[in-house]
Amino acid sequence: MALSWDIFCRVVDNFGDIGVCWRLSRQLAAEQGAKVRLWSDDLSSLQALCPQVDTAAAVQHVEGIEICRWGGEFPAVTPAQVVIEGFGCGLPDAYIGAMVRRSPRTLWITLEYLSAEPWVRGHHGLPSPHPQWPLERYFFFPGFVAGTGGVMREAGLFAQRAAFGDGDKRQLWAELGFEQPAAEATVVSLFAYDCAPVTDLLAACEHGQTLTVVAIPAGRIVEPVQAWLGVGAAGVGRSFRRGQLEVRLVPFVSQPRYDHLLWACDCNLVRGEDSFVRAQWAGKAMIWQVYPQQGRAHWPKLEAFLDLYCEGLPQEAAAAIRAMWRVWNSVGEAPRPPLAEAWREFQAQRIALENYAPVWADKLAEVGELSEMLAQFCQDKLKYRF
Ligand code: TRH
Repeated sequence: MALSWDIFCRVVDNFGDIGVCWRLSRQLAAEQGAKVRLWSDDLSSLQALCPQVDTAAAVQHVEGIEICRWGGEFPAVTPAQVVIEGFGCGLPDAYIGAMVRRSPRTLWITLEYLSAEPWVRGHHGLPSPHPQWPLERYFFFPGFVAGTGGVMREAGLFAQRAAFGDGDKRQLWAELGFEQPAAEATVVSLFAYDCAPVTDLLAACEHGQTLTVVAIPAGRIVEPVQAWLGVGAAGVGRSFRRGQLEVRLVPFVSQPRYDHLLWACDCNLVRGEDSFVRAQWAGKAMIWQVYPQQGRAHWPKLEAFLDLYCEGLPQEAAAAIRAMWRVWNSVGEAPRPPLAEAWREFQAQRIALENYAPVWADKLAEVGELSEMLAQFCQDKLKYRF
């Protein structure tokens, strides 16, 4: 039985919260036959991921999803059968009141952040009784291993990835404003927080043995890159050559198009949560920048994922990926190996890393798909209420 869902999302910063909630909305609607209403407090961020979104509309329908602006006085609505509270964003008091009055009562799911840390499995699916109201509430933890909620993957994604050929790549690059890179170039996409040692990486590429094309989507890191290149406020569509480096300033594209960019590259530098998962599905070499948190709380998250990921890698490739990811995330006390050295070692292991990436993607797919497991979880909890 298809369920009705309300998904609440507050944008703290960046695109991850809305990126995950929008993808989840699309997945539930498209693949679980669900009736989805997405409440977002930042339609501009959503529009960046989905250009059809009208930032001025209080209510609109896109891809079969009802998108409602969340802000100001909350309207009187009948709650859905399931409510997703994205990343502890809280729910409006008026909505909670309506949930309590609803019969049967709405099931409340707290969707948590993705982490590879071992404790996640023990917490996934646990009840989290509301201290004040008689509402059933559960934690739902995405994850990389059996016993967690998995990650999202569209049906047919691997087939689409496999069918993405040379013509598609050419079309993508043309749409981004560029020629397709030469076959011998190493093509890299670079999506990172501005605390990453981006210009060190560019300098390493500049002095590399072969040509590296680095595509940088519009965002905060573009400014320091422009300063490093000494090109003022050069905009999207421009490219710059320095030694063996070619920088391409590409537009920020829709979520599905971003997948294509990842598929068109040899190595993807990604960050946060959703782009990190998409890079895994892309089946290419990748470098992850974990979302930086106070007190270095993000370091264990990086190490936990590396432990899982490196299990299936030959020793030398595992050492190279660990070193590169740690340098990229400034993990460990100084002095660290210089980035150029870590990048060189990482490049030397490219074949092993490229061979392993699709193996990992297949293994991850076996864990199960998040929206499907979430829908099943909720069906089970609601079974005896009708
Ligand atoms: O934007 P992020 O840094 O989001 C982060 C993380 O989710 C983090 O865990 C959270 O605490 C913080 O936000 C608040 O990175 P993330 O998760 O990769 O989200 C980026 C989204 O943007 C993702 O859905 C992919 C999408 N994207 C595009 O659609 N087009 C693009 O061109 C690019 C570069 C990204």
